Amino acid sequence: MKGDIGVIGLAVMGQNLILNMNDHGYKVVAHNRTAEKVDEFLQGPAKGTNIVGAYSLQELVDKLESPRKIMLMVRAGDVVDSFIDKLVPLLDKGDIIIDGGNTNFPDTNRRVAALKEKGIHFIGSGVSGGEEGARFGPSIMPGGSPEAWPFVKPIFQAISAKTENNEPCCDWVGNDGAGHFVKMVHNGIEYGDMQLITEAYQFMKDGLGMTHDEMQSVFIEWNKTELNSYLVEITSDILGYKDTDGEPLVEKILDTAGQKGTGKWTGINALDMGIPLTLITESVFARCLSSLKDQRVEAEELFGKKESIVEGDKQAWIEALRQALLASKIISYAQGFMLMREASNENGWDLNYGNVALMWRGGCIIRSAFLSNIRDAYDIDPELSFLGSDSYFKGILENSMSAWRKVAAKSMEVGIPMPSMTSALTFLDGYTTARLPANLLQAQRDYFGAHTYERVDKPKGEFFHTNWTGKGGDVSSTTYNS
Ligand code: NBP
Repeated sequence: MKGDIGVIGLAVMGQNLILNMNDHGYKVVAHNRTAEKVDEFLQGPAKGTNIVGAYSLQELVDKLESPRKIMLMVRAGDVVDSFIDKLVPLLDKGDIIIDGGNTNFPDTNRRVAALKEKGIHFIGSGVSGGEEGARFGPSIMPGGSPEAWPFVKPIFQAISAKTENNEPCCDWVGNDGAGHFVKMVHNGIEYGDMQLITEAYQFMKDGLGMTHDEMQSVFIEWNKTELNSYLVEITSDILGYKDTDGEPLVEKILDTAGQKGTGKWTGINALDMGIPLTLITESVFARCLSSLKDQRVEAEELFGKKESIVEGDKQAWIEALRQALLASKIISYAQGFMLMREASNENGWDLNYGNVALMWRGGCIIRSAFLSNIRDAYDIDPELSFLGSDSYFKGILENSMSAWRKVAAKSMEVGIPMPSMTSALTFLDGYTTARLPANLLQAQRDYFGAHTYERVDKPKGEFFHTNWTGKGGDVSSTTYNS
């Protein structure tokens, strides 16, 4: 009997996905560049299963049922191109290559188009959930050649996480790089969620002087509220974790954050598309700032930074912080969905935002109860342009406003950096302001560069230039927006 699917790449993700597929009754053929890893896998975790090995790409191809489905779980970038180049001459028309790595979506756009010319279908799929997700149910976000989806769908939906209603956290996202785009935004939102939690932690630790056990209890309680999520849950575990000397391990970890690029790509795409994705972008910059450790140590001394003590009723501050965190999180998701909407319009992907929320409901790092409410919001209005306008989320934003402002103002007053919570509030203040000071900005642009402006008392699209000093000419610059 031939294999149902081949997987190339036997690192943590590949091995666990293969074991997951095997659990669901699929016969998987496993291949890896370094052949010893195939043997190690077959004699180790795959021992006693139906998984078979392939020591060359030709052997892999020969062992698969037609149309062949071959999934790459290798390092993103050139490695994927190199495997595609080697596989194509061995495949038949109608065969399917799937890239399950963290690929930047323009690469997927390119690969879908190039392989289409050769009659090979290509799926670029985000896979989230890390090692445990891959093994027991990840969130899977596939996009690319729609013709390939019916062949891959049963396998992917079988191995994916399921919601409490047993719906698979995996569905077709859209053409071209839509799946990898949605995975990229997922990772950007993950950056935002993590940063928001760290800001709450610093406020509690430095501002309120709380112990780690106290903070752990707070996160345990928060996990019983609308903030219920995987990241809040693991934060409570981390805060309670003691090193061998009995002290909290988290305080022994160097405060410089790593990043592998997906948050940065999300920010870059937001800038390219003109979407004010402020919270996620601040989260990326917060990681950049954290990496300037030596400079920060020097600057703290240079500026004689004082302790940032927050006075007042501790319980009231904790509740205010919870509300600020929840409201900020709504803004982060609202901005992320704005970005997906713009990308969907620009690329003709016709994204289903309710389905996206459903795919993130289980298995992935940002899984949370909150995503069910997002799905409901898009079920009510699939064209919702701002998540915060949905009645459920609008109610939370309005109820949290006073607490959110108190926390933001206090953080500024005492010097606790909270870039994501404060930028979220500033975004909402801007978004809910019908007249912003951009009129003055337009006047400045026209003053120094004759960039022209529109008038509130004339139809939109009519442009004016003023000779502000009486010395300039009447020639205006070409009017366009980049
Ligand atoms: P890695 O990203 O560490 O990649 C390891 C695999 O890539 C191995 O099979 C390795 O083969 C192969 N590889 C490399 Br590295 N360089 C190669 C080359 N020049 N030629 C051929 N093969 C090469 O594995 P991973 O952490 O399992 O992740 C796989 C993909 O899934 C990545 O795109 C990752 O971003 C994504 N992802 C990871 C996670 C996670 O939690 N780790 C979560 C979600 C998505 P070798 O054994 O011969 O060196």
